Amino acid sequence: MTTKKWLRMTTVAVLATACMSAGVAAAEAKYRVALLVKNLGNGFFDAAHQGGDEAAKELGDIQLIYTGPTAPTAEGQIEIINSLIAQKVDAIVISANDPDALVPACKKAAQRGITVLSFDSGIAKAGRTFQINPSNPELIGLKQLQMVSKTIGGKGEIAILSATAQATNQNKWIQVMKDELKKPEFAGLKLVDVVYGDDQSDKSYREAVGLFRKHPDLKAIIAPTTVGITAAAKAVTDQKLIGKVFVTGLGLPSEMAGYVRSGAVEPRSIWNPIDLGYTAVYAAHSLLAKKATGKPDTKVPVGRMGSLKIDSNGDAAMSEPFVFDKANVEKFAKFF
Ligand code: RAM
Repeated sequence: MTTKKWLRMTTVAVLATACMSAGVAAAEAKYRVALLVKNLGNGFFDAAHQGGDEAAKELGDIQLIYTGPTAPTAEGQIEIINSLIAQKVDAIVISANDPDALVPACKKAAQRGITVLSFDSGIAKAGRTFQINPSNPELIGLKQLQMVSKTIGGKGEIAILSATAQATNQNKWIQVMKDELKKPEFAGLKLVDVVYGDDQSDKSYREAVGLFRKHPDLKAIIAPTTVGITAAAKAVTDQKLIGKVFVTGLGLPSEMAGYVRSGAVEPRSIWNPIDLGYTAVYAAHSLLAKKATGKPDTKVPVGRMGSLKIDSNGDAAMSEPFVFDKANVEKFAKFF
């Protein structure tokens, strides 16, 4: 998809949700769909929520329940899943804090007739019908390395500041990075540490400062989390390390704009979280309305995003991550 088309679609999304309510009232709703995120108070999931609201409004027969624990833990999500089962919701669309720990609770939900999908951060196959990835995980991992390699001239010490140690999505991307690092193309890069800020700003900030202290020759931090990259950029700025330690990874343009301008964050990329939330909620509706089975090797209609193709593994990927820079950050920062 071209950036222009993508931006146009995003604009539609923002305008549509700014003036309309989220889906229909509980009494009128045919389906109650819960969007269960890793944690509340994360700008990435706020944007996904906005997209979910848009889908609910467009479909007209969904009541969307946006929920998540305050801290990104599997225990917090299990508690919420049990309460959603008791409320007899029709579908749970979840970004998981752990691939395996949530399986029993999600299986229980499925046994009670609840449709379970995972998006963003997946659950192991046994716990969901299928998983929606924002992009191909291999591509996301590789892109992080290509960005960092370009920035530091292909040579030097790098570290990863991730989300939680159990996060399915970040762990997959980190594994891809480790595999790619063995290739001659990245022979000059030395991964000296992987630390976890738990998608909490203060912990991520402390971990970033810890990396500067522990590795005085550190050239770059890759933070494949919107919370981590913002904290690392702040730490680099506060410690007067701009130009010495580069920060790259996955960031929201709205949270990154100032750091892009100051040069604290060099290349950075993301996908459109509004489109991701919209797609996830729309896909759940397609299953509930029997417009799709969700089985491997089939397609699921997802409204303005077209259709999702589920592969033989039960995974469906959306588009390529998009790189933003000084020239376009302000434009995208208006949307998410
Ligand atoms: C954080 C979360 C989310 C991830 C983004 C990039 O907001 O960890 O799961 O997809 O970063």
